[in-house]
Amino acid sequence: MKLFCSLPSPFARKVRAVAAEKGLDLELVEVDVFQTDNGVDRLNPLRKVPCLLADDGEAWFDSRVIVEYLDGLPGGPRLIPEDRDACLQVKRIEALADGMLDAGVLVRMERLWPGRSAEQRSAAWQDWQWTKVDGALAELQARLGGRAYFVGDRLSLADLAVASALGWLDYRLPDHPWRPQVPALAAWYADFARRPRFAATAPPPLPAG
Ligand SMILES: N[C@@H](CCC(=O)N[C@@H](CS)C(=O)NCC(=O)O)C(=O)O
Repeated sequence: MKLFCSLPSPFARKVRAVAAEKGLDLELVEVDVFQTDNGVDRLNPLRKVPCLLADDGEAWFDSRVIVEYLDGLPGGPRLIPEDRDACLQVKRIEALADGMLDAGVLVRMERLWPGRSAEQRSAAWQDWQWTKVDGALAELQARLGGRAYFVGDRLSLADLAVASALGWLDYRLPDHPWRPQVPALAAWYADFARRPRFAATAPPPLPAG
C-alpha cells in the first residue's frame, strides 16, 4: 500500500498513526500538494493528501475513509469500535479534530497562499476561523473530561486524530498558543505525545530561524 502524503500534513499523520498502531506497512510517497503532476492528481481529483493507493490499484481518500479502510484490514487492534454508539462517538471526536484543522489550514492559506496579495489577505476571515479552532479546543477538553482516552477505556482513532491535530497547531501556527485556554487537554496531549508509536510519526523539524 502506498500513502501519498506530505510529512507535515496532520491528516496524513492521523493515517500514519493508525497504520503504526495496527502494525501495517505503508510505503510513503511524499508529494508537494501544490505541484501539478505530482501523482495525486491522477488518483484524487480533489488533489489533496493523504491518498491511499491500495495493493489492488484502488485509490482511497480522504483521511476518514482511509482510516476506515485500514482499520478493516486484518490484524492489529480495532481503532474504530464496532459498537454503533461508541463508533459514532469516535467519529464525532475525529470530526471535531479534522474540522479544527480545516479552520487552521484556512488561516495558514490566508496568510501564505501565493496567489493572494497582501491587500487580499483578510484578518477578519482569519479571526472567523480562530473562533472555530478555539471552540473545537474547548469542546474537546469538555468531552475528554479528565479521562485518559476520548472514548471508552482504550486507545481509539479519536485519540490519534486529536493528538495529530494538536501537534499540527504547534508545528504550523505557534503564534496562537492554545494551551492556556485548555490546560487539561494540554496535559493529556503532553502525555499522549510521548507514546513511542505516535511520536515516531512527528513531522520533520522546521529549519531554524
Ligand atoms: N478532508 C481532507 C483534508 C486533506 C487536506 O486538507 N490536505 C491538505 C494537506 S494538509 C492538502 O492536500 N491541501 C492541498 C489543497 O488544498 O489543494 C482529509 O481528511 O484528508
